[in-house]
Amino acid sequence: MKTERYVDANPYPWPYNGALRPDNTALVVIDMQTDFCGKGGYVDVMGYDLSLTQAPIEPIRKLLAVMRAQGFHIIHTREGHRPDLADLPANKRWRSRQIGADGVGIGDDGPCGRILVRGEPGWEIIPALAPLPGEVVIDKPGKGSFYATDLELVLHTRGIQNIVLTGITTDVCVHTTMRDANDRGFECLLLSDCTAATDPANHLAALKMITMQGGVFGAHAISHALIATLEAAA
Ligand code: C5J
Repeated sequence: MKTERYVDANPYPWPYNGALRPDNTALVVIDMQTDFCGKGGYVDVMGYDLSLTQAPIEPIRKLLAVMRAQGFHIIHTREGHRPDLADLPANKRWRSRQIGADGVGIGDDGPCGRILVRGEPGWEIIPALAPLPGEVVIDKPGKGSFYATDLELVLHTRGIQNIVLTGITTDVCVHTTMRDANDRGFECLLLSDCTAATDPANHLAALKMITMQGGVFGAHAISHALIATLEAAA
């Protein structure tokens, strides 16, 4: 007999079919890079409040410990461009230079090296959430984690059906990834305390959007709800 397990989530107990297991579920940690939550990174250079994008670090760290111990798939993503910027659209670069100090944008020199360029210090995942050997790291040039990456192939190859989304930012890379995953048939849960936006109102709006139409992209919950379900089963 198969045991069903659900997380207390909004707008429905997640996952829809109760099939929550380490073999079919991945924790995806999106873009927890210095450029998005560290001093001197891209978000800092743009002048946003760093405490907002730093808030999910500790909840993600705790969740990683629980899910690693139970053998769940762990996947990290990094947003970044080739050093020759051949994969950086001109409009993305132009727009990034419209905000922040001295017209500095993606591809330009900042306090943590060239902004959002692969191999630079600012592009690295922060040490507190560093991937362990064997964990998949997806390098993506865009906001969504599926575009121009092999994420979908990795998920299908491993038989993953459920995706738990964490990371930054809720309204941009996390939401784009959730929407794209949902369209591909994955069952998605976004954790509200393990995500953050550069604008708190955008974070709340992104959560609300998920709850429409019976859970239009999936569901959201706080990480304690997921941890409670996992620990009850352990
Ligand atoms: C952004 C992201 N906001 N990781 N990237 O440019 O959300």
